[in-house]
Amino acid sequence: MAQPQTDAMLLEGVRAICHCLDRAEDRRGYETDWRGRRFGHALGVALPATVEEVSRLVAYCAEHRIAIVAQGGNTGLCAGAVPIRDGGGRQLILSLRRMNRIRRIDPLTDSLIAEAGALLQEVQHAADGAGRLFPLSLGAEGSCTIGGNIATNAGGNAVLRYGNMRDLVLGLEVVLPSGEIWHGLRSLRKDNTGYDLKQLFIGSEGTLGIVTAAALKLFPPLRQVDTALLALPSCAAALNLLKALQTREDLPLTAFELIGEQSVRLVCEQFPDRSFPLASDHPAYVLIEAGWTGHHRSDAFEQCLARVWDDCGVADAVVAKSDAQAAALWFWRESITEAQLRAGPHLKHDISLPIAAIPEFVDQMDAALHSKFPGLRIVNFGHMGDGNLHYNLNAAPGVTAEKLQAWQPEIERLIYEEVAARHGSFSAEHGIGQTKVGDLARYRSAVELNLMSAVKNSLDPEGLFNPGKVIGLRPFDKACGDES
Ligand code: FAD
Ligand code: 2HG
Ligand code: ZN
Repeated sequence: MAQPQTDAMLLEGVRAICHCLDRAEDRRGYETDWRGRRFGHALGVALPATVEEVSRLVAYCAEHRIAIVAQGGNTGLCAGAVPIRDGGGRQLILSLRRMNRIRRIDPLTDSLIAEAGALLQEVQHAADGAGRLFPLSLGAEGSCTIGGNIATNAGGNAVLRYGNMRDLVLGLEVVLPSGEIWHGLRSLRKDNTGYDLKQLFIGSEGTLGIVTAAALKLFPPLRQVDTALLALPSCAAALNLLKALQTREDLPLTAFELIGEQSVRLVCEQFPDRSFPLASDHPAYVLIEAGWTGHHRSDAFEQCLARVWDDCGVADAVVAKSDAQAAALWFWRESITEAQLRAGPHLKHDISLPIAAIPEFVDQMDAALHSKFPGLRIVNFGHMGDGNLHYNLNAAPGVTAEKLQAWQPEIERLIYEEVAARHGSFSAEHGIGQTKVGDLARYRSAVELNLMSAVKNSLDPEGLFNPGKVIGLRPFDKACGDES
């Protein structure tokens, strides 16, 4: 009979394949999620440097029934990249951070091949250096990885023009739960040879395969980017403005980001050395960006804004005159997540709705929450151009973390039921991870859940890839509980 293996013996085997961290102090950062709310013990942190090492590691773990938790930059907001605390058995974190090469840039086919551990920002710079654009853009771009962006189908600030990560991937290299390598790094624009397998892995959050490299789409560079922050009387006015701008053929809109009044106030409080460029008591603000690839009149952006100004009830605006001024305007949008973290107890709701339903949803939900839960701050912001709101909440002074936690199930139910009634989604761009497993089971149909379970069971019958994430420990049980 085979002797049971101790952790130390198993780690020896891992070390024979690749570099591995196993001291508690080295593991801790990898074991704790970005929001500091979930911690799960890992056997170690394996850091393979090649796809062959990943393949050998996966085969070794399959043989010894060690679960694998893929991790990129660990910036995910649903705790998908850290081990689960209970029920996951032995879990090894597989960090892709050493696999960070740009393998090839091909401006002629407008494509680039990057390894999964390359930072998003490194890929953006590599494309820029070749005179092209890689358009995915999000607040965590200096620390999230291409593999993580693919595994979560990341969205971000330029989806309006370029789509989600799913739209930016041409091919993938993936290590399957069997240890086999799928060499799917094709850069073709047309390829109808059977099922589009890459799409199966995009957004699968490490539960179906380990992405080790990707062929990505590049775009013409932007000759000029114009940025403005506008103050508006309401969310409905923001919707009118979006529609007015989108019907103008002379305005190549790349971003349309909503910033609610309380979001601005929170950033003002948490970053007191920064001064907001407009009066901070308008009900809504939008940050607009237009990117020009060709020639255009230098005043085209301001002309466009002037034409829609009165009809849309714009109250005030500031237009950036330099890259530094544009970055200063983006600060007010990109610092909200950090401000929420600094301010203390908070809840996140990464929802999407049909765009036309947003103003009514916001008015109705604001009123319902204020009347039922006095002391909540509604920190609403997000990618309004895509119908994606981060309808987040912070506890006002006097509302303890315990109180917010006690309120949480009812708050969540209120918001998600209303979102469902309006045919929206409770997870627009951050995924499911371990915090939204129960929500997936509640809000997706039996047909959808069965299909997802069938895919999972056929690719990973032993359930060793990222246990407890997306579909739970046993498909769609609710053992992990929910948490926003
Ligand atoms: P991780 O957090 O390491 O992993 C995320 C998930 O992917 C986990 O389930 C993990 O197991 C899996 N995974 C990671 N790498 C691989 C791989 N190579 N193969 C298989 N599975 C893998 N998200 C948005 O969509 N839009 C935003 O605008 C946005 N803004 C953000 C702003 C801030 C300040 C922060 C902190 C986060 C933001 N996010 C946003 C969330 C996060 O940055 C994205 O989800 C990002 O794509 C995660 O990348 P990562 O490398 O950090 O992945
Ligand atoms: C963003 O758009 C991110 O800034 C983070 O998706 C959202 O903090 C959040 O909830
Ligand atoms: Zn977002």
